[in-house]
Amino acid sequence: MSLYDSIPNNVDLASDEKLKRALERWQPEFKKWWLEMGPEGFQGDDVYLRTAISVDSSGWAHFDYVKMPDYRWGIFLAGDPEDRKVGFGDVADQRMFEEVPGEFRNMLRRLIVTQGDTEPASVEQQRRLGKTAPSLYDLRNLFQVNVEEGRHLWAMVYLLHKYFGRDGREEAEEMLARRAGDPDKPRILQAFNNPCEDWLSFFMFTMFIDRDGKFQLASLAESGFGPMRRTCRFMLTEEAHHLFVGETGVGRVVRKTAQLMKQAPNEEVETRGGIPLRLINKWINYWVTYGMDLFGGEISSNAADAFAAGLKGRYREEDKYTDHVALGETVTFEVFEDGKLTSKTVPYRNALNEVLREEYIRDCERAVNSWNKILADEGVTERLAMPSRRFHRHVGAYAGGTFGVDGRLILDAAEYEAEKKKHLPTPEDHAYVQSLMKPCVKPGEYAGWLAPPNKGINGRGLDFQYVRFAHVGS
Ligand code: BYC
Repeated sequence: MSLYDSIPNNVDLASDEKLKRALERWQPEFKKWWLEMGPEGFQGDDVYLRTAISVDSSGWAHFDYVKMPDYRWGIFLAGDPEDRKVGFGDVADQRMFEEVPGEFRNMLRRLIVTQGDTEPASVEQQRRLGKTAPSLYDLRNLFQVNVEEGRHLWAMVYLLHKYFGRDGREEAEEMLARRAGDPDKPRILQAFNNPCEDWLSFFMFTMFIDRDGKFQLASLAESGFGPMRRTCRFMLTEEAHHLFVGETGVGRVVRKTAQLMKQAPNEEVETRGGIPLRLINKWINYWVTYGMDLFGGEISSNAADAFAAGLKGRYREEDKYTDHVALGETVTFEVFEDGKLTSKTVPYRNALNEVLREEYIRDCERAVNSWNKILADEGVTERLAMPSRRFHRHVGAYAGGTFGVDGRLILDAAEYEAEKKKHLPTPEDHAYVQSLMKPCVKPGEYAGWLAPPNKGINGRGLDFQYVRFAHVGS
């Protein structure tokens, strides 16, 4: 473990002079990008952050005040037994590969680049949220998520630099050149070009978009390419906090709304400065459907090839499945073709994106149920609901279909427009939610549209000074 090197790492960077020099050349570019595209207006402040200092399950995280540009972005890979075998695909039971197999080079690079591109993208999408933070606790969590996404970029850039030579270095440069939402040089996946300009969106993003990260990283953590497997394993430990921020964040908004509904049952929640359940559900519909898109097409030869090559497995491949070859079976599902739904049967491996999306949807449903439990506990009878997987899709078998939130095909154009207006955020909805976004950054204070969390970070209180401002309005 080399914690105090210019690039903290547990990959013995010191013994690979060439790689070290290449990464040291990329490092100032990364810092430049961070200052330009990272959290706007808070780079000089002290933030109570967790920094990865080892990969041991006990005590890998160190908490202290850090100025974000001084955060020690490092390269950490989880450990693995030396004699591991590939766990699935056509290469199942062969020795795990520690170098990139020539025939899979492009496929592997594409997976790493796609994964890596999301990390800086999310930082760019969230860069202005600090200015309207609903509390110091939330502000600190935003920055924690941001610096760790930066570290996840480092994780992928390490793989590119170490295993892909010149084209890997070029891809790493590109990663800092694309920009979320820029029409000329957009980020690769659509959800990472969407604006995320209010805190309800931030909680939805960390709930639903980071959750795609959980399932994708878990599938890549099964990889037969050892370095990929080990780096994703460690990324998942950090990712857990991001998911916590999202799920509890939405839960706190739901709780506050329920309390406002109870206090004045005959009044609209808006008159008391809250976010009505109707709007919360619209935000869920918007973000979770973009999350579903992130799993790719229902029928995908890319997914089949990555599985066959032993590069990307299923969620919890090793402990959940017994047949790791997965040949012979078929899957039947409905697709939208020629203006109608028809049933299609494909080899199981070609349906692996859908298999993973299924896991994701189940996890999202669990979270929605937990928010409904908050409503029940607060004595409110209304409930939140997940949209159909056909609604508002831009990728895959339902893209372009005019499906309602309940999945039925709507053939009348005006009826479809009304359905979207009813179930997705409108400009007026955005304006209302934006009107609530006022900074609330005195220790222990929380904005009026969300409940305080149950507890603070690392045993600190709810009124802890999670961010120390260098000067007012910094
Ligand atoms: N938007 O065969 P198909 C995270 C493209 S999130 C735009 O259907 P495939 C994080 C696809 O690239 C996790 N394009 O799907 C979260 C392909 O294009 P090319 C990110 C899309 O390839 C929050 C074409 O459509 N990690 O970590 O099997 C904060 C046909 O593709 C989209 C990964 O995604 C889309 N939504 O699966 C921070 C893991 N979907 O190549 C971080 C790595 C598909 O023909 N990536 N396309 O030009 C993958 O495993 C796969 O690339 C995908 C797509 C699952 C994304």
